[in-house]
Amino acid sequence: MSGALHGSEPDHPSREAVRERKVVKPTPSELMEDTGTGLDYGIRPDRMPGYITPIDRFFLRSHAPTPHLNAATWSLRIEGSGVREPITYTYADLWEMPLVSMIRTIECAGNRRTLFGEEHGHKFNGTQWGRGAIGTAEWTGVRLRDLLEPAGITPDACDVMPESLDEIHARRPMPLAKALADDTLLALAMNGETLPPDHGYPARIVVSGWLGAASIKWVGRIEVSEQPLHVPWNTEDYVLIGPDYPPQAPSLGMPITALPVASLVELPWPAQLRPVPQVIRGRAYAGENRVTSVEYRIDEGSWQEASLAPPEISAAWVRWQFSWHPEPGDHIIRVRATDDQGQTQPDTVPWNDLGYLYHPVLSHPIRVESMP
Ligand SMILES: Nc1nc2c(c(=O)[nH]1)N[C@H]1C(S)=C(S)[C@@H](COP(=O)(O)O)O[C@H]1N2
Ligand SMILES: [Mo]
Repeated sequence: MSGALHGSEPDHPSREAVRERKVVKPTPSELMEDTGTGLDYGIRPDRMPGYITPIDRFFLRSHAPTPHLNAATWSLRIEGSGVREPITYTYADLWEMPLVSMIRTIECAGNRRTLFGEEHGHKFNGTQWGRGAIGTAEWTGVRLRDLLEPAGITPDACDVMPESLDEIHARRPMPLAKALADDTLLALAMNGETLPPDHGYPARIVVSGWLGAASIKWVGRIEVSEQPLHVPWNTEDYVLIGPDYPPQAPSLGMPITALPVASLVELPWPAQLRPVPQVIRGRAYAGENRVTSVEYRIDEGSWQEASLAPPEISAAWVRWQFSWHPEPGDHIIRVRATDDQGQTQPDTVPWNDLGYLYHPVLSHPIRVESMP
């Protein structure tokens, strides 16, 4: 870690600008898709440079406006029935601790919800995501384990629940084993910069491979509990509810944890291409798993292997590409990713009432002009 990172404050725009907008960073339409809430912006799939997603276009998903927290007075409290000695860390304390950096993808469970709706002729409630509620960053911070262990985790502790300092006090529990994993982090920095206000400054949780909602931003308190914890985000929201998902009381369905394998073509939907040789690129992501192969199919042709570009790591997306010389006319590109657990994107997924985890093989519509 460079010393320059330590303690530097993110830039804040003028007070007037903050009052008008609910988020801090600019969200120009050249880089981001506005879902209309004023809080939630997806990355444009055709504006993905490099492997790491730059902060200027990393998707934003916030249930309430970005809070303006002061790191100098901020603290993090670890408490609950599952610890012997509650403990409080200041921002300065965290920077004195062993720091780790890891590349991890965060994806919202509602990514592709509008495509799910199109399949069923239905408009789901919730953020109207296209394909852009996903991004990959290098997160730097302290392992959650290193913060919890000094508080003395009791033998009966089972759940760990970060809680935020924004208006909604967002909370989402995870099992103790996930909280203690090597790659569960309290992040202080993103892509080598102090965590930006919208992404959780001064500190956010990163729960590798899980639904984005578990990666609580603006965290101020972590409860460790000897009782299983039930809150709205694991009983009624971020839960698969529908005929294929029996309720797990008190949850109305099946709480979402690790995300399934899915893929993305880095083209607009629908796409307009020229009839010239070109490279089609994209990404595939498999939650906690590692993407091991990506196949593609043009129209009714056979499935073929796309080539993967390193890095190919678990809990982060993998880039893929193939060459294509399209004929003029209308085409469909289908992409099917497989992970190291042998899971492949299905042709269809069962319905769930809130439109989460839509991850089937998609039929990407392409129109190719007749003139080069
Ligand atoms: N405090 C807080 N944390 C939060 C949220 C929120 O609204 N408030 N949204 C969650 C959801 S649903 C997602 S998908 C991710 C999005 O992270 P990002 O905005 O940094 O991309 O943050 C999660 N953490
Ligand atoms: Mo989300």
